[in-house]
Amino acid sequence: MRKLILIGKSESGKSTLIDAIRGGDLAYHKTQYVLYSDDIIDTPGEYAETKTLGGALAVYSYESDLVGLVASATQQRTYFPPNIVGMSNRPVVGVVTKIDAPDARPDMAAMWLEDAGCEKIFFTSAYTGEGVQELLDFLQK
Ligand SMILES: Nc1nc2c(ncn2[C@@H]2O[C@H](COP(=O)(O)OP(=O)(O)OP(=O)(O)O)[C@@H](O)[C@H]2O)c(=O)[nH]1
Ligand SMILES: [Mg+2]
Repeated sequence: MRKLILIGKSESGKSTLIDAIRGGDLAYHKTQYVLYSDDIIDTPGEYAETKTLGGALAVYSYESDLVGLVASATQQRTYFPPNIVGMSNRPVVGVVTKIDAPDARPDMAAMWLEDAGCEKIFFTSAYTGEGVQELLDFLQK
């Protein structure tokens, strides 16, 4: 399995999606530091939101095979600048989360990820499981 790093704002649903990918219970745990493991690297949203911490994400991306930029279908803004994927020397995919939410705008999240430069975008819900297997299959390719 390719090693994935998930990057996105706080509360965008990175850790819950990882729980869903691993097939475990969905439990809320605020990510307080980079959680390094053999399959997926989870990062705190603050690293994507804070200029001085953002460099660490670049360094940890070198430890991964694939970068996942995460935008939830309920968030109000994006922190990903246009064409930011050009900064990465790993392939980058987009992951839209929380597509089950009543006020979800997956189209808006996808537009931000496309603007960031992601060519492939997964639409997921950790709650319903939608899109999770597709992402897992992609990691196992
Ligand atoms: N409706 C809905 N809510 C979700 C989903 N995934 C996560 N959430 C909720 O969103 C909130 C934040 O989820 P986290 O997975 O902790 O978000 P995170 O991106 O890891 O946040 P940080 O650790 O702060 O960077 C929690 O209250 C979750 O229950 C989903 O698929 N659907
Ligand atoms: Mg987290």
